[in-house]
Amino acid sequence: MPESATQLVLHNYFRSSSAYRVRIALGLKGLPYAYLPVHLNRNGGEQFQPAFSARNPQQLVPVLSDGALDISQSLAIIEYLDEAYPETPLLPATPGQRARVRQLALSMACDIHPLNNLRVLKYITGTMGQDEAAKDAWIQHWHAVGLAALEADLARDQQRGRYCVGDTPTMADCCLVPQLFAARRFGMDLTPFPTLQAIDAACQRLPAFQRAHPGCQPDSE
Ligand SMILES: N[C@@H](CCC(=O)N[C@@H](CS)C(=O)NCC(=O)O)C(=O)O
Repeated sequence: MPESATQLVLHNYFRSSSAYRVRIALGLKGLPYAYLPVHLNRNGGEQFQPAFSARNPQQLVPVLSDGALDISQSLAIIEYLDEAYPETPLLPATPGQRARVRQLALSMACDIHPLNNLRVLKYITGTMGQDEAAKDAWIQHWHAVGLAALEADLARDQQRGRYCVGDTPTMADCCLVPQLFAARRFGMDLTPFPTLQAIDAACQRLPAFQRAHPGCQPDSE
């Protein structure tokens, strides 16, 4: 275990998909960390409080603090962890496989998750005056589009193994499991995505994924 690992602090919300990705990565790498809850709804949203905004002007979790360093953006955090704490790599060795892992991770982190983020949903029902049914239709639509593409991509992929890329969990799996957790929470039927479900089930057998689950976090409700 690297000595400096004791300084790691994760500013975190139990249900946040992005924070869930980082918790999985920390668990896979066996890095201990302090868990600092940032409640996204309570107190008007603790992400908007000055102390947190100073760490991340985007006012989004997660933020990982490593000593004096504050890093936001879950994929940047995971890549940082992989470079700073190289034991148990979460990106494969070859450039082609690394690109593949990033491609899959980004397809979720850029093209599915942001459309269903809390502030986007609040804007739809608040500023745009849409009702809950319209919001739910939006969520279902963008999940269906994103997950169908991911299913088609992974189903035909020769590099796929037990996990998204090969038989070792990578940053892509750190994204897939939280994305499917969110999809289930939003009431999606996952039957059309058997490949995604099989990878998810393989991941769920690993303690790092089990310990990172939103239901196991100290601020879980
Ligand atoms: N691209 C960012 C997304 C971060 C993000 O959207 N975090 C959400 C929780 S999953 C959040 O803090 N939302 C607060 C809000 O919408 O006000 C990442 O990967 O870290």
